[in-house]
Order: sequence, then C-alpha cells, then structure tokens
Amino acid sequence: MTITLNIGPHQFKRPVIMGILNVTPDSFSDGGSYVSHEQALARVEQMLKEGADIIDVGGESTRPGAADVSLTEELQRTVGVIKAIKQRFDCLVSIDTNKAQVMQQAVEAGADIINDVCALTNPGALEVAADSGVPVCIMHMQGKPRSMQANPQYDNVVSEVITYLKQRVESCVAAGIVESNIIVDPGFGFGKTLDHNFQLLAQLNEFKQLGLPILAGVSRKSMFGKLLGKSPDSLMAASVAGAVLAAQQGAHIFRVHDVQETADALNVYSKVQMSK
Ligand code: 9MG
Repeated sequence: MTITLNIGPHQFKRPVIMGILNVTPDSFSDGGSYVSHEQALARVEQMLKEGADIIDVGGESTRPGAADVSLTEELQRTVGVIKAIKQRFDCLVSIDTNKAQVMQQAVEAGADIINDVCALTNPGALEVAADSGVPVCIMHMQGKPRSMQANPQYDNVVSEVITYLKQRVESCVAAGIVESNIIVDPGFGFGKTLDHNFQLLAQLNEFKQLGLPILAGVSRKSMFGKLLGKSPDSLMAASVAGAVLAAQQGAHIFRVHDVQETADALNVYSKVQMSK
C-alpha cells in the first residue's frame, strides 16, 4: 500500500526528511550549540539546502536520564526560534514536545506538526492537538525518559508496540484528530534494549497494518553505538544505513541529524524502487 503524506498543502509521495534542530544546552548530538536564533537559523538554512523537508524543533532532551525542563524554559527555547524560522524560510516545522502548553504556543507561532514522544498522553495534549488541527506524530515509549532504559521488557516487542499505537490512534480519533493527520512511530531507543530495537527495525513493515505514515528515528541512536562501540557523533554511516533499511521496510519520514547524507542515500533508494 502506498501512502501519500499530506501536511497542510504539501503532498509527499517520496521519503520525507525531518532535520533535527535541538535548542537544548544538554543535547547529546550538538552540545546545545544552536541555542541562539542566528545559529539556529544558519543550521536550518543548511539543513534545508541539504534536503530537509521538515525542521523538528526540540527544547527538551529526550535522551535517557536527561533532566526535566520547566514549561517556562521550554517555551523560551522553542517559540521564538519557531517564529524566526517561519519568518525567514518557507518550510515545514514540527515541535518536539510532550507539554500541551508548548504544543499550543508552538502551533500559534507557526509550527505545522506536533511530534510527541509521549503520544499525547500528558494532561491536555490530546485536546490541544485536536484543536490545533495540525498533523501529529505519536511515538511509543516504555516508561519515562529518565528511567526508560533501566530494564525494558516485552514478550513480543513488535506486536506490543503495534497494539499500543493502535490504542493511541483510537484515543486520538476519539478526541477529534482526523486519522489522516496521524503519523506513527515505534520509538527506537525509547524503553528498548539493543535486541528490541533491531527486532523493530527488521520488522518495521509490520507497522504498515496501521495504515498510517510511519516515522523512523534511528539517527545516532545508542542501538548503533552499542553494536559498533562508537559514540553518537561517529554513527553517521550506521544511521544512514538504518534509514535506508527503514525505507525498505516502509517508513515514510526519517528524523535525522545528517540531512545531506541521508538525502543522498534515500534518493538512491527511491531511484532503485522506481527502476523496478
Ligand atoms: C524527539 N525524538 C527523539 N527521538 C525521536 C524519535 O525516534 N522519534 C520521534 N518522533 N521523535 C524523537
């Protein structure tokens, strides 16, 4: 089944690249170096030139053990940056947050998509997302970011994650979110061991049964770091390989740090698919 991804007036029939813009001082991937607006805008410009379709703005790190960020701090980090991006560039922006108030103010500032690693389970999130009318990405996580890697357990990680996402889709629809505005995400690295993550990647095609666009976020994840014994900033090749494998398994959106390299690889992948 081919899925066309609709985001506002934009229609995508090819792999969609979501470039990561962390505006956090504790981000593991960029050391928080994009906190000033000018630096953030320069990074956005570069990612757009390299082939990003969406810029994912996040003000709270979701890496295991990361400290919580207050609402005020998260709003300060994200809302102004989103306004500045939307003023300067004609591009899609997603807000990476699990707080209802951040979702609301980010959408008011121009964000086109809500990306919630907590799948809209926090107070008010479902209602704000439904009222906003923008597409939402709902992700599976076992536990909470601070403790999720302590001892994740599943009988069957693939079927349990699919069941969870089905239930969250039902809750979203019951709250008034139209199904065509829902993107699903297995949540690589969120409450999963190395084996769980690789089982999910190997069987990502099972998620097609949900009938919704699939987002894969494998970029610089510890599943590759642990496998290869490398630090996050040495995982570009592994991450690109992961993106291509996810594309082969039916993923539509790729949340990545290395935009140019992923775009090149996915362009090769698409050409091969079209040549069949
Ligand atoms: C914010 N964030 C970090 N990792 C992510 C992933 O794998 N998926 C989504 N949707 N968001 C993520």
